[in-house]
Amino acid sequence: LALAPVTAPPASVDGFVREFLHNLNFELGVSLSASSVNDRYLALAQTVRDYLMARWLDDQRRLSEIKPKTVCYLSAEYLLGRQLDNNLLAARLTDVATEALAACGVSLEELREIEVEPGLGNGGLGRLAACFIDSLATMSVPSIGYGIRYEYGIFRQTFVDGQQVEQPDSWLRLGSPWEFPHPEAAQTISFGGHTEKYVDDDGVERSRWIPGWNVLAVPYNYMVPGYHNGRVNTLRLWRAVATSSFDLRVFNSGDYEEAVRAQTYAENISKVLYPEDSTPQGKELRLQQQYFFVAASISDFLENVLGDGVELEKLPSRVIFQLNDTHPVIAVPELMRVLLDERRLDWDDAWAITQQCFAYTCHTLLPEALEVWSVDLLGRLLPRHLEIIYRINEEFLEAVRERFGDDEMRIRNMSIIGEHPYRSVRMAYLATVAGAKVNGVAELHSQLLRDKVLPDFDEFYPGKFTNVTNGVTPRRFIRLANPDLASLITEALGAGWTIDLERLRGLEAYAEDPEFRAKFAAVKASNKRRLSDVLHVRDGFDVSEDHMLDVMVKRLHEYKRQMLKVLHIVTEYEGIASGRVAASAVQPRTFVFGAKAAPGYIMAKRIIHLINAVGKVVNEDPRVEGRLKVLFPPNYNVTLAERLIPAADLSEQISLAGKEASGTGNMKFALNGALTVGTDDGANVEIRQLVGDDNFFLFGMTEPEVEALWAKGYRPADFYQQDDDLRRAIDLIASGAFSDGDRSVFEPIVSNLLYDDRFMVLADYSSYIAAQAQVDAAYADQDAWTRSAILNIARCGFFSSDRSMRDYIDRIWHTPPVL
Ligand code: 26Q
Repeated sequence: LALAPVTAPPASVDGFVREFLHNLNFELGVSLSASSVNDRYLALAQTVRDYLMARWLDDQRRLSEIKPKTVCYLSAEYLLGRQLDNNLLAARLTDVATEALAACGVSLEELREIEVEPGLGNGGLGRLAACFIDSLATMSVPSIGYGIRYEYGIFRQTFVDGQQVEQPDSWLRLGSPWEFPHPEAAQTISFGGHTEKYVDDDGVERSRWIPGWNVLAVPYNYMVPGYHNGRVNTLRLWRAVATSSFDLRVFNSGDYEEAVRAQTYAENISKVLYPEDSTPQGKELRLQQQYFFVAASISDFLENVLGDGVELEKLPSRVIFQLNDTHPVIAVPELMRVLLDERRLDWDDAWAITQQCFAYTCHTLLPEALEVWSVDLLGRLLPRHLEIIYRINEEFLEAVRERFGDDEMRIRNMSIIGEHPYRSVRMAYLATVAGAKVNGVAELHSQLLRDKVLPDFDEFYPGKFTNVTNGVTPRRFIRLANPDLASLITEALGAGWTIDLERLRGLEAYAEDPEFRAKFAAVKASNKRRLSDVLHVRDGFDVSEDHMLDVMVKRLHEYKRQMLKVLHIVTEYEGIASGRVAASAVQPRTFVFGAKAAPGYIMAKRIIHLINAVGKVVNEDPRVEGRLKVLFPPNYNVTLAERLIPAADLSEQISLAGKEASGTGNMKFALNGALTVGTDDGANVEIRQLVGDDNFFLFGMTEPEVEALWAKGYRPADFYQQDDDLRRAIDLIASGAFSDGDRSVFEPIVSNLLYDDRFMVLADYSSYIAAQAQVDAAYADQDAWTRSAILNIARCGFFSSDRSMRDYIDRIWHTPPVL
C-alpha cells in the first residue's frame, strides 16, 4: 500500500480558504453563494478535521508501534459541549479561520452559534469524562474514551406555565461532522440464551454461553485534540445496529413486520440517554446499554488496539480500564468471560489478570444511587456473567471468612449478592472487589466512602482506597468561555498557565494592584453584557450590569437544595412586600437558576415550578423596584454554562454536608472569579482551604453535625416555629401568593419541608441567611470583592483536570505520557 504520509493543508489564510471552499463545493455540493449557514458550518468543521487528520493518523500509527500502557476510560456518558471552538483552539487555527472566513464574507461567530452540542450526559459525571479526555490528550497520555453514541442525548427542557416539559434532543438532525463511523469494524454483541456445562479436551469442566440474540456495535470515532501539542486521541462511541440475523428471520418466517420490530428492538439500545442521574430504576434496556458498550470496548481493545502476540499475563502492563461509576462494571465479568471461555485461561489466572486491569471511581454517597441489578434480570440477559459473578462472590466471601471468621453479619454485609428486598447484584461491591483501586472524587467524599459506605472493604483491602479530587479543563472553561479574562491573565503571567494552572498563583500579587483590579472588574462587567445579549436573544431576559449576579446551576435535586435558595429569595421579597424592609435598602441582585429535573422526579419538578412562580411574582411586583430579579433560562447545558459562569459574581454550592460527592461547577466558578457561598461539602472544602476563609462564605452544619442532628431526632417544624423569617417565607409560599391564591399547588413542597425535610433545608436556613447578609455587606465594597475574586482565581489552579490526571497516573494508572 502507498506509504505517502497524510499531510495537513497549509496553515495559512490562503490555505484555509482553499480547503474550506473545497469542502463546501466537493463534500457538501454547494457553491458559497448558494450555501446555507449549516452548509458553511459543516464545511468549516470538515476543514478543521482536515488539519487534525495527519496528526490523528500519525498518533495511531506511532502508538501501535510503541505499544504503551493505555488508559481505557469506560463511561456511559460524555457531556462534550460544542466541538468547533475547542478544536480550533487546540489546533491553533482560531485566528487563521476567522480571517479566512472573513475573506469569504462569512462570520465565524454565526457558524459557532449553529452547532448543536452533543449532550451525551446528564451532568457532573458526564462533563467530568469530557474534561478528562481533554486533559489526557493535552498531556500526551495514551488513552481511549469508550462510550455510547446515543441518538438522543439529554432532553431539551422547555417551560409551559412554569413547569418543565421535555423534548427529544435530535442533535444529529443537521449532520454530525465530527464523527467517523466505521460500519465495517462492527462487533457482534450477544445477549440472553443459556449456559451449559461441558468437559474440554484437557478434561477440565467448563461452562459455555449459548446466547439467544445479538446486535452489532458500530464504532463512531471522534478526534480528541490536545491543546497546542499536536496530539489527537480517540473517543470511540458505539451505536447499536441490527445484525443480518434479523433479516434472515424475515426470510425464514416470512413475517416481515415481526422482523422489522426485532430490528427496532436491537437499535433501541443506543437510542436514548437515560435522563436519571440517581435512583436507578433497574430497567432492562439500561443494563443492555451498559453491557453493549462495555463488551464492544473490551473486544475492540483486545482485538484491535492491543496488537497480535501479546501474552495475556502481560495485559495489566498494557491496559487499565477505568470504571466511571458503576455503569460499566459489567465489564468485570465480561473480561473474565473472554479470558475463560474464549482465551481458555483457568480461573485463577483470569482473575489475577482481571483484578489488575480495573479501577473504580465512585461518584456518590446517596445509598439510593448505588446501582443494583436483580439476579433475575441479570440472569436472563447475561446468564454466563451471572455465573461468573457468583463464583467471584464465593471466592471473595471465602477469603473474608478466612480473615474474619464466620461472622455471618459481616458476610451478609459484604456479599456482592444482596438478599433484600430481592436477590440482587451490588455493582459497587463487585467493582470494589475487582478493582485494583477505588477512588472518591474529593477528599471529604473519599473519607466518607471509606468510613460510611464501604468500611468493611476498607478494612479488608488496606491501600485499595484512595482519593482523586475532580478537576475541570481550563481550555474550555477559561480560555474559550472567558477569553477576556484569559487575555488579562496572559498579559500578566505569560501564556503557559493554560497547561500549568498552578501558575495562576502569580495573580496573587496582581490582586493588590488597583490597575489590575480595575481591568478585572471591566472584564466581569463585559461578561455580564455578553450574557445579557445571549439571554436576551434566547429568552428575552436582561441582566443589569449593576446587579450582583448570583448563580445556581446544576441538576435539580433535593440534596443540592435549590429550595434553600428559594427560601432566601422569598425572605428578601417578603421583607419588601410586607413593608418591613425598604426596597432601596436592598442590594440589587439577579438570581439565575439553571437546572433540569429527571422526568420522573416529581418533587424536583415541583421545585422548578415554584422557582418559576416565585420569579414571576418577584419580577413583576413594582414594590421591588427591579432590585431583585429571578431568571430561570430553560435548557441549561454546557453551551449556556460557558456564558453564565464567566459573568457570575456569586456561586451557590449549598448542598447538605456529606451529600455532594465533589461538585465541579464550584471549581469553574471559582476559576472565573466568582466567590462561593457554600457548605462544608464535596470539593467546597478544598476550595475554601485554598482560597482562605476571607474569600469564601461558609455556612451550615458540618457532616458530623448533620449526623448528630439525625441521631437526636430531626424535627424541621421546630425550626419553622422558632425562626420568624423562616416562618414568614414558608407561610407566604403556603398562602398561594405564588400560585394565584391556590394553596394546593405548592402544598406538597411545604409539607415536605415541615414534616420530612430529608436534606435539612430548615436546619441550615438561618445560617444561610446570615451568610447572605455577609455577602451583601462584602459586595458593597466592590474593590475588596474584586480582590477576593482575583485571589480565588490565583489559588484554584489545583482544580485543573490536568492535575486530576496526574493524580490518577501516580496513584492508579501508572501510564506515563508518551511524547
Ligand atoms: C444509573 C443507573 C441508571 C440510570 C442512571 C444512572 C445514573 C446516571 C448518571 C446515575 C448517576 C449519574 C450521574 C451522577 C453524577 O453526575 N454524579 C456527580 O459526579 C460529579 C463528578 O464526579 C460530582 O462532582 C458530583 O458531586 C456528583 O453528584
